Amino acid sequence: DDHYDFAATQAKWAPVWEDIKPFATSDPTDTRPRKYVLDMFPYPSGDLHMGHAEVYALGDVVARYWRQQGFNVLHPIGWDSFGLPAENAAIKRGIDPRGWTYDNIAQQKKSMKLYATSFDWDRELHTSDPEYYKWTQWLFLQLHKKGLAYRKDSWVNWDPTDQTVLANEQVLPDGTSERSGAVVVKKKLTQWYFKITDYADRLLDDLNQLEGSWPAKVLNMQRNWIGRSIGADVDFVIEGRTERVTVFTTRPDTLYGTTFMVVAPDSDLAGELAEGSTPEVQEAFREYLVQVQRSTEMERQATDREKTGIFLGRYAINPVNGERLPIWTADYVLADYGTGAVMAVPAHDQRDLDFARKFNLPVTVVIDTNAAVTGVIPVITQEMLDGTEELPALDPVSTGLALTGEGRLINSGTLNGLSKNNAIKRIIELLSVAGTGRAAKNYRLRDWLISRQRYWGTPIPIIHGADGAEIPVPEDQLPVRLPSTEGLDLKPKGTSPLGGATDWVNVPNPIDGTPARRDPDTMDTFVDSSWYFLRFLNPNDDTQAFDPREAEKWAPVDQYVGGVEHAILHLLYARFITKFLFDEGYVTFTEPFTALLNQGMVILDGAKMSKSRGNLVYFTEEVERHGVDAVRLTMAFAGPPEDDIDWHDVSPVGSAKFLARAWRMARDVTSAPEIDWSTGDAALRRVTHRFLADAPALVESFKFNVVVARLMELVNATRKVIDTGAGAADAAVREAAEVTTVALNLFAPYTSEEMWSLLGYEPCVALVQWRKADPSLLVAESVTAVVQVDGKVRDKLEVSPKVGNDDLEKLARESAAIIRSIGDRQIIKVIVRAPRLVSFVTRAI
Ligand code: ANZ
Repeated sequence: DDHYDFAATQAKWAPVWEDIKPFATSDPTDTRPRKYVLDMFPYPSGDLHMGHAEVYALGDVVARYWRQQGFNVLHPIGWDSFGLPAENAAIKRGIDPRGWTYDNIAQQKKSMKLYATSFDWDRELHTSDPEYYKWTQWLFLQLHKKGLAYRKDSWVNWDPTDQTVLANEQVLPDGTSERSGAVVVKKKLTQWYFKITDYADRLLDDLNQLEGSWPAKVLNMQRNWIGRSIGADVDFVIEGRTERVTVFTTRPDTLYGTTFMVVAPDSDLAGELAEGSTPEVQEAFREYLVQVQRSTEMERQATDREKTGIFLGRYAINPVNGERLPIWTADYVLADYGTGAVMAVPAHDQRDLDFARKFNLPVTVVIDTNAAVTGVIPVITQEMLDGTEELPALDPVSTGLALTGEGRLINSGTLNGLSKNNAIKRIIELLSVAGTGRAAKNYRLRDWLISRQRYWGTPIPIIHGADGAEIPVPEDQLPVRLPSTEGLDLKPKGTSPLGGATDWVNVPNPIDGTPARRDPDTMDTFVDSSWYFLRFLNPNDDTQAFDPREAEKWAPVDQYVGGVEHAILHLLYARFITKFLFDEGYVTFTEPFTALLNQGMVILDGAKMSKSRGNLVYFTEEVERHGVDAVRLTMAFAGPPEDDIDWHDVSPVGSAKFLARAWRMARDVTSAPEIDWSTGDAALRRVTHRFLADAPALVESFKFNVVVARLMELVNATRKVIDTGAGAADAAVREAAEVTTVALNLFAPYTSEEMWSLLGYEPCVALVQWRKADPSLLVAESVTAVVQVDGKVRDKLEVSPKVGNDDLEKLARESAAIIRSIGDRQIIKVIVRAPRLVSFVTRAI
């Protein structure tokens, strides 16, 4: 029977592997070198989907590959099991988020096991287990001890429907919530933050270490997210106010061109300045603030947006020339960037110019871009050079274009004549001496807001004393367990539902026993996943978060595999926590993930799959229809892993056919395992060994699709020898079948195990080592050399690719066809390019 029954094969081998546990990594006597291959762990919302099918198929190629190369490979899996979807589902259906979550985990785990990913299941973890979140709380306390976990009041994005705080990324460009669709508003709340900004320089500079082993795109996204700007802080005296106002500028060289100041409407400063102004200003300011808080940060930064703002009736004094600068408030200045106030230089900054033109504010040019040092005058046509057309006016007020090019300083006192860079140096010196400014760096990166007013997360291990003291829960009292949902109203209302758990929240002050309250907030789930790769090293240790000796052995992660949707936040947070743990002496490395592979998305007909689009392809259905191996193989064969896979364009049916062909090949082998391979068909052996030689580098550069294509060639070549060549008993056929079987284990574990068994071996083929290619079989056997006489091809010779010029010429001279064609003519010149060409030039005697 030629039919390959994938379902029977799956049913046959799954229990065998369950028994043998081929991927366990707990043997302390194992002396193999180690690799840590980690796939981003799933969030258990429902069953696995096609995106999971992709990432776990690709990650498994890498894990299985390193095992075949002689490494002890740690490839663990767990569940990122806290989070909002569980809570929302629970609210909607009146069930317990815990139950919903663990039911989903059971389902996903079943699918994952069927999918035959080579995980070490003994290390499975759930971030929502007290055994895990105890250590997330421990981590919080270590950060708190160092002043890196702190509370502050701040404006947050507020989703009025879900009644919850949103991260900036969860607010869509149109200002609505990605989650609920509601228009997001700003709300002032006291929140917990992690002080990731203390690590901004290191997070940026250490990206250089990852160059080449992380996708360039991700490195760039991280760099932009951190967004380091170099410039100066400049202090301005404000009329009628004692404290000065500091602004951050990247262009202190343009200080003489400052004609007004702008403060962010939602900054404390704006409120204070308005407060000190007339009642009319106060009224206008209040109205403006309401309007501003309806727009998103994205809208506020859009350059094509009509500028809005109001004059606050106050004045600042330019520290270099004593000029009075009107102070305005406008929403293009953001409260939480720099100092929330800018010195406006409309001649040289486009946003300031747009604003100045709208409100008729003065514009002073301080850089003569006509004297361009590097020639940056925008468009100069031939006509302008001929003098038939006028040079463009460099007056920003009439053109509406700020002069952002290079040039010499003018209208700038002692800076006149300097270039931009020299002027920056000089003005920083002058300001420093005067005590009114200094060099400064600024980052786009904000501190990490980690508190959530929700139930289903890691409780924050802090107790608030009646006197307002923040008391860490003593470490020996961890974990602070989540109370049961019994009697709790989980519906979002802006404060944590845990506040309603009276027995839980009211506790004695750990210091003096007086009445106190637990912090009712829970942590952002990104905290849970910021350190999980360390917990896998000893997930059942109840004495410490992780064992530093195990970390020394396994970490950092050699290969991390996951979606580009985590290119910024998750990776940044994990990098931050790793650096913190390094500083605290818990780990000896500063970057958690040495190499990163981002797989693309699985899409359908060019569109992201989603319930609302109705274009979902279901994991279980695909696996049932085509078999696990065909789905996995399809993922690997689809193209470069970082490209999106359009499920419409790939062919699991084709994959299944190939697997059946490979299976029939193994079945047809008739020689015994002991057969001497060196006796087999030489041509097939060369194909096999070429594959053995090429595949490792292809896998290591993630060209999985090429490896699969080469396997297909190998199977075809073998089939040809079986059917029309030396036959099924030939030694080279067995060799090719064995090599195919081992390599196929990277992509199709069930079929591979079945083939291994057909070839007469015991499981597990996953533990069989990759063979080294025989170098003597790698040289091509012959190449064709062309022999010309007076420019015409007169013969073709099959020669060794290593033939030398002299030998090749000799062979050509000995060729009967050549002797005949030269006849009695005289050879006057010979050109030899071994191994491809010999050319004779002749003339009549
Ligand atoms: C004067 C100036 C003159 C500026 C000039 C630029 C060009 P990056 O590179 O993004 O760091 N700025 C500072 N704080 C701001 C805030 N809270 N909201 C909006 N804009 C702010 O940009 C730094 C520049 O952005 C600063 O330098 C400041 O404008 C503006 F010809 O100061 B500059």
